[in-house]
Amino acid sequence: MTIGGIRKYKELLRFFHRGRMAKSKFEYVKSFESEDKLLPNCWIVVRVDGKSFHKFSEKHEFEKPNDIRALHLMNRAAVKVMEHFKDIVISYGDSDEFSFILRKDTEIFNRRGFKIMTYINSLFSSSYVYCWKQHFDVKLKFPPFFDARIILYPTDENLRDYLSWRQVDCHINNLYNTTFWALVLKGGLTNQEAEKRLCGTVTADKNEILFSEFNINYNDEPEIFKKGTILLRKKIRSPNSDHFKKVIIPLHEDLISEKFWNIHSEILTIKSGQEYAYDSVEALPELVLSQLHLVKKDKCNDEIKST
Ligand SMILES: Nc1nc2c(ncn2[C@@H]2O[C@H](COP(=O)(O)OP(=O)(O)OP(=O)(O)O)[C@@H](O)[C@H]2O)c(=O)[nH]1
Ligand SMILES: [Mg+2]
Repeated sequence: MTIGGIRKYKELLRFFHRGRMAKSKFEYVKSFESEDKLLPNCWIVVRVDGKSFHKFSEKHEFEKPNDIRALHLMNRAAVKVMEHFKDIVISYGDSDEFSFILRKDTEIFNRRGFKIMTYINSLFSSSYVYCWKQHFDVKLKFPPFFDARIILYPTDENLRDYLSWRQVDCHINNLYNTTFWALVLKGGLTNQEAEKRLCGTVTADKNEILFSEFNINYNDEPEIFKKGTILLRKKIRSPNSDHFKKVIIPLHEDLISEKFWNIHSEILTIKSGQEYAYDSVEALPELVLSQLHLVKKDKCNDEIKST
């Protein structure tokens, strides 16, 4: 070896030695990380909720009390999450929140809670922004963001009760908001006056105010407002061929009833999605058409095909 070669060899040794030293000196910090593996055999629920959406909705001129564009955007972002994370068996959302339920036997990311929660929250938030233009003409004025939590339910009954709780919450809030905004926007009351008027009222009182003062039958309000959105995996016969395609279907039904769980028994038994029959392509929601690439100018889908 030449003198130059020896020098280079020594330099290389010093470099590796320094590297090893650095590693051994600092590596201990990794031991501060806590183990976050979730209990086995439990349903995993991840719920995301918009941060300060009272302000976000004002600044982006959401219609009151419900803006269908905003609800469709939430559903679209949730579908993106379900398309990526196949172990999500059902999702439920309303207003600025969405719950994702992963099969109880999932081994995704070795059941590491932080990974599961942060990936879902991150994909939901970025999809909300990514798909904004598809649903709103008004420009996004600042970035929306969402909190997330993770909850484990050991029994099917617990899981059903969790989903029932969220749907009851949707109903209570929607009835209140519908009456509140009718009093303000149609009845000319100030926000404070409307709040005072509704203080201490029960469901029947609000239904009565809506009907007798504003000629609104609450039962006739759109199901998506009253029930929220349930997203389920199903297969449908493709409109262009005889093949079945896997899609995520939005439903706006009562999920508290026994009937729902009987019809969609595959959710709890973790079987693959049953067939979803439809009368005509026109009857399919845009959310489904978009998954079949049948929406023209779909700014939110990578693969764009025309009908
Ligand atoms: N006008 C309108 N507002 C909506 C709509 N959907 C959600 N919001 C607003 O978003 C809020 C969601 O409720 P919360 O999550 O409790 O309130 P938040 O302001 O997001 O507060 P944090 O979640 O605690 O950050 C509602 O109270 C409304 O102000 C909509 O379709 N139309
Ligand atoms: Mg919120």
